[in-house]
Amino acid sequence: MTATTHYDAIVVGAGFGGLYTLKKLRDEQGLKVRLFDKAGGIGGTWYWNRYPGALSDTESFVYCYSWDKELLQEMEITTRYVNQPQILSYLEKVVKRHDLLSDIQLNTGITAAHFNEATGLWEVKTDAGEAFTAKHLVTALGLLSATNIPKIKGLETFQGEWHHTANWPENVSFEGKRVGIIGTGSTGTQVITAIAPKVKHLTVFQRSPQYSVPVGNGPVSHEYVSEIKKNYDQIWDQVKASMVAFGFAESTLPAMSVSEVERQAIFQKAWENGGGFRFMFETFSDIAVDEQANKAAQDFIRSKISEIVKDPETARKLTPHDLYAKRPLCDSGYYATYNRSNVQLLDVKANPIMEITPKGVKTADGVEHELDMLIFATGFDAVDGNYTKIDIRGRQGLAIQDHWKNGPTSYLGVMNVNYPNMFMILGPNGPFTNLPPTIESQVEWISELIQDVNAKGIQTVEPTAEAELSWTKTCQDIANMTLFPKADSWIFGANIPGKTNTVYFYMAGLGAYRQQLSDVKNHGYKGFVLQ
Ligand code: FAD
Ligand code: NA7
Repeated sequence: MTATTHYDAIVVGAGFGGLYTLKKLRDEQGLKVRLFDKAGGIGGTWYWNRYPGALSDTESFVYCYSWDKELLQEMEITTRYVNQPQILSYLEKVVKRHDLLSDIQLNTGITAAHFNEATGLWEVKTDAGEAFTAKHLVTALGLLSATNIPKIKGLETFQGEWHHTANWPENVSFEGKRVGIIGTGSTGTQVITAIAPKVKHLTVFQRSPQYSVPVGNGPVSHEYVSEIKKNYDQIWDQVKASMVAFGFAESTLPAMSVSEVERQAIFQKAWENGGGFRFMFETFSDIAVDEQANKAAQDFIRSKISEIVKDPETARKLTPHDLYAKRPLCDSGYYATYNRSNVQLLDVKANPIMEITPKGVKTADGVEHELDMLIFATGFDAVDGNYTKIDIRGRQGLAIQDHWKNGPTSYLGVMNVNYPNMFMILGPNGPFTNLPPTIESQVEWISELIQDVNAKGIQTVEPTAEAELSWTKTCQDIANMTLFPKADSWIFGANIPGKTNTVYFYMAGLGAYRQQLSDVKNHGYKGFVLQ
């Protein structure tokens, strides 16, 4: 049994959220802080997701922190979007500049966190058997981090190599290989497009066809970069007051308020410009809330699929007919990839996967698709997935799994009743946006709260049950005003068999969310008990 070390704050997760929290609490408040991550390096999402084609679909200039103004000016922006190696190297630079590594413990998973009511401290255990205590526990566990590997009979018998995209090893080679991929979400479309030219044969096991628009990536000019750097203050002001926080102004124009010709022209311009969020939110104001507007967007994308894909049967399988109401996708030539002679599309809704065999994947029609490699681009147990893997217990030993038995909840996306001094970054029912600015908003608000609490000698802070209930209801009401709950996706927990299908996000946007945070603070932390 090793001795227990005490910290003022323990932070879990070395992604955008955890790193900034460490910086704030340690450097601005002088707290003794330790950050843990089970990964072998910093970066969170961008450490784990090294699959070919991994790219942020938020534009480079807003997929970064806004708080390090010097770094914003120094940042090398060469392409419109940043890929995985670029984001990882950016975060490594942040860690180096701010000397964060000395307080980060990698290769260390947190297995348990129990709140001790007698001492008012969190007791934290690691997978190496170490024990720590801390007054404050900040969990930045990631909302797209716990991998989803579907339970398909026979996986253990497969004699080829298989990988989940979010646990991607170094140096995977594709040359001469017959590769299969399950999953055609944001990740699947990126991988498919990137590896198709490299593999001998690619079999895509598609359950749901996707609406996707071009990403529009490419090199950016010196003028573009200098314009951004000159205007960064205004850019961040706009982002933080906007809805989706992607660095553009959301449209205020309803789709049916213009003529058919104008509507097509606006869609066409957005298609040429690129960007999934831009296509959904910059074109018209009501694609995500009005069925007629949504159908206009669907029709436009459907017409593009039939123009691009040469084989009519493949085009038919690739064409979605449901609502355009999942996280909007964008790609670097996804549909055109199916014109390649080495790429085969299988519709596994019509012809389901029955089992994985030593040689490949067998579908219901009895065909065994022989493979050297199988890729799972099957997404994540999103939002609460990493929380429920840890033995988190609050007052009276209440397990988080029990607190969330009807689906995960929170007050403001950051705290739960009965879990005093435990703060979540991107917890359930936080904003659905470009995430770095939301992460920053939460980290800054939480740090100020911790500072206030410590300055006033307060022992514990936690929300009331009423505040948590009311926030949950607010999130449900807002989500129900949109079309998103009508589409099956991870945004509502619909991607995992048996997972509670409920509301996981505050869908009123970052500007409104920041307003809520400041109102709560300005009213003496309304909805919280500080004692
Ligand atoms: P993460 O970066 O997920 O970090 C969480 C960390 O917690 C991980 O390193 C994990 O190892 C660690 N952890 C979890 N549990 C434990 C434990 N028990 N013990 C120890 N450590 C633990 N967002 C956008 O806004 N725009 C995009 O374009 C975009 N693209 C994405 C593309 C992909 C492929 C993926 C997967 C996500 C994307 N995201 C995007 C979302 C992305 O996750 C966020 O933008 C952001 O990186 C989240 O940062 P984070 O610090 O909250 O969490
Ligand atoms: P997603 O968007 O959840 O996509 C997962 C894909 O995997 C999707 O096409 C699923 O089909 C498919 N899937 C999942 N389980 C199965 C099984 N059992 N059989 C066949 N197909 C399956 O995850 P991503 O990683 O692409 O993206 C998640 C977010 O991360 C993304 O929005 C970005 O923000 C980054 P389905 O659609 O459920 O029918």
